[in-house]
Amino acid sequence: MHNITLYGTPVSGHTHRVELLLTMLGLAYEFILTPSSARQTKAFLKLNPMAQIPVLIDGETIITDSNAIMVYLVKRYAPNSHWLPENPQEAAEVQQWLSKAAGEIRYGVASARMVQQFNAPENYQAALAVAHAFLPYFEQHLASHEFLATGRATIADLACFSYVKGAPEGGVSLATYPAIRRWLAVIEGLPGFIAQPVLPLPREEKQHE
Ligand SMILES: N[C@@H](CCC(=O)N[C@@H](CS)C(=O)NCC(=O)O)C(=O)O
Repeated sequence: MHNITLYGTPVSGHTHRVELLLTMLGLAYEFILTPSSARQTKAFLKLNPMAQIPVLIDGETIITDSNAIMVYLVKRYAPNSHWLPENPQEAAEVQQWLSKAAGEIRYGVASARMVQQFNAPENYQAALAVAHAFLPYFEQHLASHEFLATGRATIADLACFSYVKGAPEGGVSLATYPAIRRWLAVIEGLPGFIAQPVLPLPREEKQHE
């Protein structure tokens, strides 16, 4: 029997990737809504001194960082599954995309969305530059791969999904990236998929291709 609690918000892509894995693994969990005001409380800082969501609690175990949480959930509840292969080369492929989720995706499309939707104090032009350098590479990879790391869905796909899906909400159009849009639809078709709330698009002229 498990007792899983997830701290996050529905609009956070970092939280959404964890929710995707929880629902795809069929794991029940309690969701604690944790807006920015609730992240500076003593109680929350005890869970994550970095004051960031998501945080996952499973019984006595506290895990921070969305990608680390996904590694934990697979190792704990779906070991040796397609979500995180044991094969050294495949595991390295998964890790490569987890790094891109925390790098180019976080500081590209995710940053642009944070600025446009939440007035995050980040540099919008720098975010656009990262996004536009990365998306053609992502498109090229997905033009010849159904999933990012192996022949099946892995946590790499879930880690990259939410902020790439939300790119238009940051003013970054996906219109010229058919392989990316095909891959998004494949992930949306996986059993257990749940969508994030849709945010209003910035004005049309702000959509940068
Ligand atoms: N590397 C972390 C990043 C998490 C993150 O940046 N969370 C955002 C919300 S989406 C947050 O809590 N930001 C508040 C802050 O950084 O102070 C992860 O993957 O979980």
